[in-house]
Amino acid sequence: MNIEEKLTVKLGKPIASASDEEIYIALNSIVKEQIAARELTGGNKKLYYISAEFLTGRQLGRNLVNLQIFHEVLALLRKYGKDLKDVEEYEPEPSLGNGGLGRLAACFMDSIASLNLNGDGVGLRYHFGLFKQEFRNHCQYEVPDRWISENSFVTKTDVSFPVQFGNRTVHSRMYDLDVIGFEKGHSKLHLFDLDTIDESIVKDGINFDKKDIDKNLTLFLYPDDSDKDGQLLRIYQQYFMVSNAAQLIIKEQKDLGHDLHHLADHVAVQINDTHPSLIIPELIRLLIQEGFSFREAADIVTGVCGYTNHTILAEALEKWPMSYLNEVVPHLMPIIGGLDYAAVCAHHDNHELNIIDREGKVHMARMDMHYSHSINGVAALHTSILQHQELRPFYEIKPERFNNKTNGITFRRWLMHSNPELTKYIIDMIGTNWMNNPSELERIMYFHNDENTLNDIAEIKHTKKQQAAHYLKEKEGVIVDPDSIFSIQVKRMHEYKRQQMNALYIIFEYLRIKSGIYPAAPVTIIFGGKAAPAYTMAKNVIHLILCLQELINNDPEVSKYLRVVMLQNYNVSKAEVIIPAADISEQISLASKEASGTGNMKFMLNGAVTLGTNDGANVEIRDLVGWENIYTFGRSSDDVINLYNTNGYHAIDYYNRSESIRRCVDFITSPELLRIGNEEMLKSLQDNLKHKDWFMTLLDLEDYCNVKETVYFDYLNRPKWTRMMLVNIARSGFFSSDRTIREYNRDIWHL
Ligand code: 26V
Repeated sequence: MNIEEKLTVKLGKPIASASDEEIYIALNSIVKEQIAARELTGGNKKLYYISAEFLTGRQLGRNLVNLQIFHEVLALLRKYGKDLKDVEEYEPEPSLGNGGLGRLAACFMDSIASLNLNGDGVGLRYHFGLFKQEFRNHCQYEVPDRWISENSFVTKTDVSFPVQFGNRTVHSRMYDLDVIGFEKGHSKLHLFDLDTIDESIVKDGINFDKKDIDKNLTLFLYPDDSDKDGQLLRIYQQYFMVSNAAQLIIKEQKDLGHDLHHLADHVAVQINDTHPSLIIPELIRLLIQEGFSFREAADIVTGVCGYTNHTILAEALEKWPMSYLNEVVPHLMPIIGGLDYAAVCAHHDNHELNIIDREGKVHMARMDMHYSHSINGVAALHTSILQHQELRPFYEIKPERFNNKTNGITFRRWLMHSNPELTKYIIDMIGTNWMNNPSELERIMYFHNDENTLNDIAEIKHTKKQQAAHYLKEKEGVIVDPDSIFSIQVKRMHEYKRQQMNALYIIFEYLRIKSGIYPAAPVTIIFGGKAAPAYTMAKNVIHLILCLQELINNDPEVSKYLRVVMLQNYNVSKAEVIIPAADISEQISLASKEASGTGNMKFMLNGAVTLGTNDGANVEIRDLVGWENIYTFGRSSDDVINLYNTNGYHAIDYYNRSESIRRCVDFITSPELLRIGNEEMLKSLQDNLKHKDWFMTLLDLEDYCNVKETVYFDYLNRPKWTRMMLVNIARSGFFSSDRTIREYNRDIWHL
C-alpha cells in the first residue's frame, strides 16, 4: 500500500473530508507502525546520554523526514487542499528543556540514530515541562505546560526500578520515545517518571507543595529552588534520573552477559552538564553491591564517564550542601566522601580541587572532572577559556582529559523540515549527497557569482518571511512587513546574552526617527525567550521590550521604519517558523560568556548573516565564512576577562561619558514608557544598567549601534547581501551535529 492508500484506510474516509486533527492521528499511527518495523541499532558498546533536558520538539515532522516520506506526505495533503503544517499543529510540543543544552541533546539523539550508533538517551518525563510563558500587562507569567496526551509519540513501558530516598523507596516507570535515524538507525530516549504524580497539586500558576515528593517529583523541569525545599526537590529529581539510568545500564549489561569488570569496554556514559553528576557515585555504589572494591569501582566508572561543560557562569556550576545530600541520598555520602578523600590525597596542595569545599558544599563539576576520562567544552573558545581560566587547576593536573567538541545542529530538523523550499533548491543545485555528508554543502559556492541563483535564494528568503509574517498575524496577532529587514534574537532571556543591549538600540533608533533621521531600510526586530521565574532582571528586560513594542508599533510615524515583536512562549515549533525568515542573526552575548550558541548555526544554515560578538561558536562561524560575510563588534573575550579580573568596568562612566548612551538609558523611565509600563520594574532595570551592569551592556552599546547602520546599508546592496547569504549556507556544513557526534565517538565513546 502506498501512503495515500494507508492514510485513507486509517481515516476510514476520503482524505479531503477528514479534519486536520483526524489526519494527525492517522499519520501518527502510520508513522508508529513504520518505526516499529525498524530494528533497534545494536553493537558491542553502548552509549547512554544522560541529560536533565531533551528539548525534542514535535515528532511527526521529524519522523516523516527521517522515514523519507516527508515530501510525499506534503504533496499528498496539498493535493487534497490540506497543509501539513496545520496538521502538525495538533501535536503538543513537549517542553522538556530550557534552551541550548536541551536542544543540543535532542539534535544529538537525532545524529546518534542517523549515524546508526548504539546509543540511548536517559532523562525525566516532566508532566508540565519548564513552564508556558504568557504575557499580561507587558509582563511574563508562568503557567503549567501540559503536553502529555494520548496521541503523543511517548509510550509507556513495563520497565520499573526501585529508587531509594533515605529510608524509603519509590518505584519508577519508564516511558520511551523512539528516535529513528535518517534512512537507518533506531535509538530510544528513556524518560523516567512516577505513577504517583498528582498534577492537581499545582495551584495558581506553577506553585505546588515542594515537600510532597511522591506527587511532585516530575511535575516541572527546574522547579523553583530559591528555598531549601526547592533545592532538595532538585536533588531528588537528579538522583531519581541517575539511579534509573545506572540500574538500566547494569541490567542491560547483565542481560547481555557482559562481565562488569569490563564495563568500560561496553558502556559509555556522557554527563550533560552537572545535573546528572550523581551517576558517578550511584554507579560506584551499584558496582560495590556487585562485589567490587571501592577503588576498582571508581576506576571502572572513570573509564565509563565523560563530562561536558556547557557554561562558565559561576552561578550555573552546581554545588549542593552536604547536609542536603545527606537528607536525600544518605547512602551516597560515604561514596562521595571517599571520592573526595581520594582526590584530595592525590592533590592535597590545592583546595580548588576538592569535591567538598571548606563550607561543606559538594561541587558537582569537580566530582565529574576527577572521575571522568574526558572533559569537554562546546566550542573552541569555550574550551580554551575552561583550560586557561575557569577550570585551570584541573587542566594543570589532567591536561590529557580536556578536549573540544564544537556543538552542532541536525540539518534534518533545521533545514529539511523547517525550510523545504531551500532544501529543494539546494538539491536542484548539487543533488542530495550533502544530506549524509554536510561538508558537501560547500559545493553551492560554485554558484556564488551566479545572478539567477542569488535572486532565487533571495526569493526563498522572502517566501519564508511571508510565511512567518502570516504566522505572527494568526498566532500572535502582530503585523509585520515581510519587505522590512528581519533582525532576530531568540534565546533564553539572560543578562549575559544582552537582549537589553538590543532594547537600548531600539530606543536609539526610535529617538533618531523621532528627530527625523531614518534607517536605510525599514526594520523589524523580533525577540523570543523565557526568563527564569525568579530572575527579576530578565523579567524586567521582557517588560521593557513589551513596552517598546506597544509604544513603537502604535506610533504611525515610527512604525513605518521600525517594528518590535516579542514572541510569546518561544519554543522549538516557533523557532522552526522564525529562524528561516531571518535576515540578521543577533548573537550579541558579552564575549567569553556564551559557551557556544547553537541558534547562531541554525540561522546561518538558513541564510541569515550573523551580527555578533567574538564569542562562542560565532568565532568559528567567522573563521569559516571570513570577515566579509559576518558583522562582528565589541570587546574581545581577553579584554572582558581582564576587565573582570581588574574590576575595570564601571557602567556609570560609560553613561556619563556618552550623550547617546545617556539618552537611551534615560528613556527607560521616560513619560512615554511610564505611561505604558511599570515604574518600579523600569526604574530597577535602569538603575542596574547605570550602577551594576554585570554583563557590560554599555561597554559595547555604541559599537553595536554603529555596526547596525552598516548592516542595513549593506542589506540594500542586494548582490552583495545575497552573496553573503549563499556563503553562509555553503560554509555551514561544519555545524552539522553529525560531525559533532562523529567526533564524540572518535575521541570519547569509541562505539
Ligand atoms: C544550569 C542551571 C543551574 C541552576 C538552575 C537551572 C539551570 C539550568 C541550566 C543550567 C545549565 C545551563 C547550561 C546551558 O544551557 N548552556 C548552554 O549550552 C548550549 C549547548 O552547549 C550552548 O550552546 C550555550 O552557549 C550554553 O549557554
